[in-house]
Amino acid sequence: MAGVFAPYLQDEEDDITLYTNPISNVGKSVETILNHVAKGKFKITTIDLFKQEHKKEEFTKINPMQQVPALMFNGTMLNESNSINRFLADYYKLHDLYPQDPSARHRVDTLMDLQGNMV
Ligand SMILES: N[C@@H](CCC(=O)N[C@@H](CS)C(=O)NCC(=O)O)C(=O)O
Repeated sequence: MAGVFAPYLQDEEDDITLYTNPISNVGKSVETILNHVAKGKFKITTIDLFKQEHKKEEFTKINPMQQVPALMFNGTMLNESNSINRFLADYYKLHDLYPQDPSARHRVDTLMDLQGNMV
């Protein structure tokens, strides 16, 4: 599986903040990808779900869906963990992880969608 998680920094200047919480499995999936492509180059802001911080106006401005994870990526807000992970795989050219070939990509998308429907 060499290369699947090969670190690949697209741009040293990428400005990345992940809004998440340690109890969030879907947040952890985004953090895992970020750790491989941008280790040490991104910030984590913990949103306290038990204190309802995700419902507050400040966070709602970041993610109107009022959920974690959310990713602020070079000024653009991304939400939905699977969509974020697909974006990161494309942006950092993780083609071993997220293939470009339509049939191979469909297999990966199917597994991601199935997993998403089970959470
Ligand atoms: N489909 C979303 C699910 C996100 C989600 O359910 N996040 C939970 C934490 S794991 C959350 O923020 N819950 C707070 C709420 O919905 O009020 C994704 O994959 O990002």
